[in-house]
This record gives sequence, C-alpha cells and structure tokens, in this order.
Amino acid sequence: MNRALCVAVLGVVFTSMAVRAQSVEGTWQNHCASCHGKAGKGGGAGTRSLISDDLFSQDKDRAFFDAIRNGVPDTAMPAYGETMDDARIWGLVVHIRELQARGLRQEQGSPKPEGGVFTSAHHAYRLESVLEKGLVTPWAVDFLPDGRILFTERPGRVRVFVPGTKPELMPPLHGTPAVRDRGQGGMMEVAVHPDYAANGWVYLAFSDPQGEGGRRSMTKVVRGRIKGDRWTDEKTIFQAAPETYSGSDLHFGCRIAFGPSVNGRRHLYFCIGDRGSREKAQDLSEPNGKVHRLWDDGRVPDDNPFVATPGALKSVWSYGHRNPQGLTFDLDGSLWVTEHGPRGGDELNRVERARNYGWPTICFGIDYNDTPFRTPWPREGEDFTMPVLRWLPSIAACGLDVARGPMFPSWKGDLLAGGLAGEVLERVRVRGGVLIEREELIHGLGRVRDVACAPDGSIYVALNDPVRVVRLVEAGSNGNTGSK
Ligand code: HEC
Ligand SMILES: [Ca+2]
Repeated sequence: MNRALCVAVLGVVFTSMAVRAQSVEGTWQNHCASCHGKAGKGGGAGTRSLISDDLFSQDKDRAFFDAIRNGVPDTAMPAYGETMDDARIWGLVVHIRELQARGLRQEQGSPKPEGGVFTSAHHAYRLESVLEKGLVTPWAVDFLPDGRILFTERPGRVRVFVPGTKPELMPPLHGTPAVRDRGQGGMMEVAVHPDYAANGWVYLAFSDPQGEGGRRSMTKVVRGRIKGDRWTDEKTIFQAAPETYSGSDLHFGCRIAFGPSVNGRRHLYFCIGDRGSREKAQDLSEPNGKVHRLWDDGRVPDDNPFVATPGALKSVWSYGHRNPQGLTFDLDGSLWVTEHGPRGGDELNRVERARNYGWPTICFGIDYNDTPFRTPWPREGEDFTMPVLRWLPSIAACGLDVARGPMFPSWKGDLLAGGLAGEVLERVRVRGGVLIEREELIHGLGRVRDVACAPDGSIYVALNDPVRVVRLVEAGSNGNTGSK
C-alpha cells in the first residue's frame, strides 16, 4: 500500500471510529447543521426546511436513509455511506424525526377548542369532565352494562363509579388481590367480559408479589365477580412459573382483550412486556415479551401455535414484543397491540398467530444515551412482522381501543391510541392492514394512561399528572363521512 493510500484509509478508519463514538446529536451538529440548520429548518446550500407535515412521514424513512447514505444527485448533499455505518445513518433519521416533531409542535400547537368545540377530520367534539379527583394513578377504565364504570388505581385498588354521584362515594372494592406497587407495577388492567350480563366475570391483570417482602413480581391475570363492595369468586387465569418472577419493576405489559364468540366461548388475549430482560422476548419458553392466548377460563386452547413445540410456553400467541400496553380487537376481527419502543419507535402492530415482532433484534429507535442501535429493517434471513405504524419520536404508547359508535359514526372502526410521555390521544384509521389516516384528538392535557369507548360511543380518557378522567362527546358532525 503506498503512503498516500495508507493515510487515506487510516483517515477513513479514524473518522468512522470518531463518528461511531459520537452521540447522534453531536453528529448532526458537526456534519449536517451547517447546511440543514441546528433545528432542521434549512437555508444553507439550497436546503429546504425539514419541518413539514409532508416530510414528517414514515413513508419517507427509507428515502431519508438513502439520501444520507448515497447523497442527493445534482445537489450539495454529500454521500455519507463511506464514513458512517448504517446504524448511525438511521440514527440521523431518528434525530431528524425528533427535530421535526419539536418544530411542528412549535408551529402548529395542540388541538384547541373554539367555544369549547374541537374540530377534526370527521367530527366536532367536546371534552367533558368525568372525575377531577378521587383517583390515584388511574391505569385502566372499563364499563359494566348497567352504566357503572370500573377504574383501577396502580397503587392497588379497583373502584366502582356510578356516574352522577360524588367521587367520595366510590370506595375501593374489598378483597382484590395484593399487588407490588413499585416502578411500573401495581394494579393495572380491568376488563369486563363481553358476556358479563350472563356470567358476571370481571378480569384483572397486575404485578403479583412473591418471595420475601413481596420483592419479586410478575404479571398475573385473575377473574372474579363484584358483589356490592366486594371482589369475590376469584380464580387464577394465568400465573407464570415462580422462576420467572423478578426484582425488575419494568415492562409488565398488562392489557386484556377478548376474542369473538366461538360456539359460546371466548379466547382471552393478554400481553406481558420483556420485564427489562430483552432477550427473553425471543425465547418461547419465557412469558416475557409475548401476547398470550387462553380460553376465558384459563385453559390452553388446543390450537395455540406452540402447544407442540418442545420447551415453549403453551399460552404464547405471538412474540418479540417490548412492552405492549395497548391491546384491542377492531371491528373487523383483527387484534392490535401498541408497544413502547426505546428512544423512538413505539409501534402499532397487527397481532397474528405465531408471528415474531422483532424485539430486541430490530426496532426503529436508538439507545437512550443517543447512540445508534441498528437499522430498523429486517436483514436477509430475518423474518419479522413490521409495525403498521411507528411513532418516532415515541409517545410512550399506553391504552388502545376502537371507536364503536353510536356516537361518532364517522370514526367507527378507527383505533384510538393513547400516549403517556406524548400526552396524546390519536385516532388512527387502518383498513386492510394499511394506514390511511391519523390525527391528534387531544394533546398536552396530561399523560394518557387509558382510552376506552363507552357503550354509548363516547370516548373516555384516563389521564395521569394531573389525574383527571375526561370523555369526548360529539358536538355535531361536519358532514364528511369518512374515507378521504
Ligand atoms: C453541504 C450541504 C449539506 C450537508 C453538509 C448535508 N446536507 Fe443533506 N441535503 C443538502 C441538500 C442541498 C439537500 C437537497 C435539498 C433538500 O432536500 O433540502 C439535502 C437533502 C437531505 C435529505 C433529504 C431531505 C428531503 O428534503 O428529501 C436528508 C434526509 C438529508 N439531506 C440529511 C442530511 C444529514 C443527516 C446530513 C449530515 C450527516 C446532511 N444532510 C448533510 C445539503 C447538505
Ligand atoms: Ca417490532
């Protein structure tokens, strides 16, 4: 090798080593901001602003990646594929998404009511207060057919609220299971059986404490009945093996959804997060990072996908999930899950039998310390199901339901997704597995923990910080019936 070439090669090696150690933010400031601007607003060397709705789209992920890697012909945009690895190039796309989200929020603000009325693509709506006090960290909301509303509180309570009465008049049910109230754990999901009128069953999912001082825990599912102010007839539906309990207080997952009736019986689906042990999401012998499926009485269905796989847990329905905290069937019978990504890359996935959703091998996010992870697309030989929608940056997806009507008929069948850190409720329209439309319905009122469509079609939202329960009620249709 001649000296000049050797120096050139070493130069590339050193540059790429230096670039690798850098935060994504640092790379942007050193290599990109001179033309695109610190905040992505453009101006240098003929660049346009990256802050536009058009460019803030997941359809542009690949195009952005390719532009950075290969350059843009006939413009000043250089190719970085020689000096940066693919992971860093993807990290820069993630950084652009963060700049766009910030910039667009500054320009457009949050949905704002006029005279109390919010306008959106197909309906106008008002926000009505349901509860301003009386709850501590409400985690889940569901409805009894007689109009009573069930709330869980993460510290370990279930309350029954009669609309119109004072919040002080909703004492917690006696006899609900003990929980480990630490970190992300506690009393989490409550779900009323769709055939409640006939069977009276209510389901709970929570962090079940075990061991000395109850310091280890794992997601557990039980069902029981509510008689007066008592929780009775409790039966365990799912309890993981003792060795799966851990001291981690992260990623319990913890939502429940019921399948359609099969000859008078129903399947029960529930999700458990990776509990901070990411590799377990790929291990079929572990409950972590899975959507599970049982009969509603806890028995394992004979036709579950892994019943005959040696070592696999028989309840596993799908795997490779990080921390799913939204789970619902839509009106076409598809099951949907929303899950938290790391820094960037929350996902909306259509849950299909036996499929692998990729965590921790791939995801759209980067590491929390702002260093790259890898590209979000499967490589040759990897067989992962990709999300229908990814949130970049993350909203900390939590709570998912479907608009069922009769209120808001033009939203019927649309998914309603909440976000904690994003403080957002979004309406998401997917048809035939394809994302068609999305819009923010509320933003900035608090951390959205759960969303639930009431029997009358109004949409309940449980907020944390500050604690509030509100509902969206129709304020007149704008005459537009839907499909864009
Ligand atoms: C010397 C100026 C210059 C530098 C440095 C530069 N770009 Fe560009 N970039 C451009 C121009 C010019 C375009 C094409 C016009 C446009 O899209 O604004 C472009 C286009 C892009 C696009 C496509 C955007 C679109 O509108 O479709 C992306 C993404 C991009 N650049 C990212 C980066 C990143 C990341 C870096 C740093 C690693 C970088 N650029 C460095 C000038 C530059
Ligand atoms: Ca995934």
